[in-house]
Amino acid sequence: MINKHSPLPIYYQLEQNIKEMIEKGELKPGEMIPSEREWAETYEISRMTVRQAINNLVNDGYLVRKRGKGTFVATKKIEQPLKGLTSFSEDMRARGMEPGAKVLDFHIIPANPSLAEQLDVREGADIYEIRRIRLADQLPMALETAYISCSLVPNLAAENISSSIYDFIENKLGLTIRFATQVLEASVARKMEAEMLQIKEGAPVLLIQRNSYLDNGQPLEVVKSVYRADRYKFMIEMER
Ligand code: 16G
Repeated sequence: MINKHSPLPIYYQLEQNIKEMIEKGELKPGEMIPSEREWAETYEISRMTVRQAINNLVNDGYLVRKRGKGTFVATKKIEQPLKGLTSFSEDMRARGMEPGAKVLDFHIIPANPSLAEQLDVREGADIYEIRRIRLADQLPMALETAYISCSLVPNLAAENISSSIYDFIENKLGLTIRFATQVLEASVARKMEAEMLQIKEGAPVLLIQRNSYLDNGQPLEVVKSVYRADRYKFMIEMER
């Protein structure tokens, strides 16, 4: 399966082979993979080369290393379609997972020029800053920082944000969330983000900014999220 005369580097070929074994189910989530030595012997390649392939697969979230135990096939990433305008709670429930929110920070700040413009409030107006860790079956998936105008959602209380904010806004306040824009960017976890998400500093993450609007066109929220790239991938359907 490894062609030493190929222009493709050997570590890359091994990486592709292991990925294929995972995709075909020959290696299953939670299963321990063979040791570096075993791969090296099977393919008659150096352990350094094996290590490079495995490191890449760990960084990409296909494998996880458990100290003192070995390297295991990771649980499948969550594939989130970027189609309907859904909340985190709805997304997780749709997959049979229990959504959760751990509130890290919740207070009122004056809107800076950028947030004021995006939320269509005057500069310095009161806005909520809400920082939450989003959990799926108790596991941290994303770190979310939301900005919402206080005049639009007066009296937002801590208990309203420890579960679904969309549920509160739509079912308690009777507002209709209509559309959103979303921007995705690649990045790496900063120290604080890594601690909150239980990943290594420098691990890959996806930055997502959602600006959502009510049916009358009024901006509802600006949300900046950091998603674990080892747990999440996004799917877009396209037509032409
Ligand atoms: C999602 C949204 C976020 C929204 C939240 C509400 C993304 C990138 N972000 O996490 O903008 O505030 O859902 O979720 O999808 P909740 O109703 O469960 O609190």
